[in-house]
Amino acid sequence: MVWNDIETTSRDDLRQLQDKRLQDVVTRVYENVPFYADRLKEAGITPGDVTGVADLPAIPTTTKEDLRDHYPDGLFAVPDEQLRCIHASSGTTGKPKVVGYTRGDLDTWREVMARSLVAAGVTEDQTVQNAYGYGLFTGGLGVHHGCDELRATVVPIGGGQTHRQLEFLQDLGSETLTCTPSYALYLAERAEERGIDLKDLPLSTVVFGAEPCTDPMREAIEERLGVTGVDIYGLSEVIGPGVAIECAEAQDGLHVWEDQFYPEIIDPETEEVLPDGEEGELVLTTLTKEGMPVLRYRTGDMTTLYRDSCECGRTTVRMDNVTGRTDDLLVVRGVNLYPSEIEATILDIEGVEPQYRIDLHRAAELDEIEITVEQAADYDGDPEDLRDRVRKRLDSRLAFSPDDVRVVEPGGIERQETGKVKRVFDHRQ
Ligand code: DLL
Repeated sequence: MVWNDIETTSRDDLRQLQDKRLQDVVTRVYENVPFYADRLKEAGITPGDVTGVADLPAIPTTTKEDLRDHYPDGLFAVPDEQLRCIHASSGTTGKPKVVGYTRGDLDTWREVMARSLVAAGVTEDQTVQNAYGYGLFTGGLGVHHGCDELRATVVPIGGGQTHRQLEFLQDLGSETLTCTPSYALYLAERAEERGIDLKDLPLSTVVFGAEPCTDPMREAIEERLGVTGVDIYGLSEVIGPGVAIECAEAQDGLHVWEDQFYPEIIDPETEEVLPDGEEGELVLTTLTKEGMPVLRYRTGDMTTLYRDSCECGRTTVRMDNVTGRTDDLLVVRGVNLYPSEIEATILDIEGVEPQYRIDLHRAAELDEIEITVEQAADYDGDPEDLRDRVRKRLDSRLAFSPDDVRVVEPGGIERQETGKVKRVFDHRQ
C-alpha cells in the first residue's frame, strides 16, 4: 500500500514535476535569501538559466559551515511572521543549526512522514510508541506529525524512561516502536533482564533511524525484539525524519521522497557528481520547502543511489543505508576507516554482543586505536580466543590491526539511554 500516488508515478512525470519545482525554489531563494542570491550571481547563474534538475551540477553546494556562518536565521526565506515552528540540531562543535518551518513545511513534513510510516507497514488502526526525543530534536515531533496525519494512535513517550517504555509496550500493545537502533537494543537488554519476552508482545515493527545501523545490528534488533526493522533517514536541515525510508516488503534500500528532496551523490573531495551505483556524499535540494529551502546541501552522509524497480511498486530512487559520515572518517596512521566498517566486521563474530567502542589516543606523536568489544552473555569460551578472532577478522576484512583489542564482560560497555549513541572517543586533542 502507498500513501500518495506520487510514490508510484512514472519517472517521466516525476522528472517534469522536479524540473518545475526546482525552477520555483531557485527563484524563491534568489529573491529572498541574500546568501543564495550572492552565491548564484558569483556562479553566473540567474533563475532563468535553471530549466530543471539537469542544471543542478552548475549550482554551488551549501555546507553546514554556511548554515553556522548565518546563524540563526540568515538562510530563512520568509519573514518571521510566516514561521510556525523552529527546530535545531546540535552539532558537536559551535552553534546549533537552526531551521524554521512554515505552515506549508509542516504539511509537507506530515505528508512525507505519513508516507514513510505506511511504507514501514504502519496502518491507521495501529498504535505507535514513539521513543524518539521530543523537543528541538526533530525525531519525536516528526514521527508524531506523521502518525497524526495517518490517523494512527501515537504514544508520545519520547526518549528514556525505559521502565515505562517496557510497561507500555506490554500494557498498550503498540504494534510499532520508533527509536534509534541503539535504543532498540538497549530496550531488548533491559527486557531480557526483567524476564520480559518482547517477542510475545504485539510489537511487530521498529522504525529506527537518526544513527547508522549496520546489518549485524539490524539482525540483532529483529531477532531480539521479534520485529521487522525498517530504516528511516532524514536530517533537520532538510526536514527532519522522512527524507527516505525502506519499505517493509523489500527492506532493500531507502525510498527517497524525491518529489520533495532531490538527491545527488558527489565525490566529497572534488564535488564531481557520481553516477548511480557509486558511493559518495549525499547532496539534497529541497524542492518545495518555504521556511528554509536548501540548494545542493552537503549532508556529510555517505551512500549510493540506485534506480532499479522495487518489489513494493514504488518508482522512487533508492539510497543505501547510511553507514558513515564524511566527518566520521578515522585516519589512523594513514589508514582510512569508517567506524561502521569496524562495527560490521566485529559484530558479525559469534560470541560478541552488538556493543563496542573505539578509542583513539596519541602516544609519542603516533595515533593509536583501541577497540573494545563485549563478550556475549551466552559465550562460554575463552575471552582470549574472542580477542584473537576479532583481530584476525579485522585484519582479513579491513587489512587493519588495532593497537589493542579489549574484551570486556557482558554489560561492560557503558550504555546510553537517550540521544544519539557515541561509540568513538577521540582523546588525541
Ligand atoms: O536525526 C532526523 C531523524 C530523526 C532521522 C529520527 C531518523 C529518525 P539530525 O539530528 O539533524 O536529524 O541528524 C541528521 O543523522 O545527517 C545522519 O548523519 C544521521 N542519520 C539520520 N538518519 C539516519 C539513518 C535526525 N537512518 C543526521 N542512518 C544525518 C544513518 C542517520 N544515519
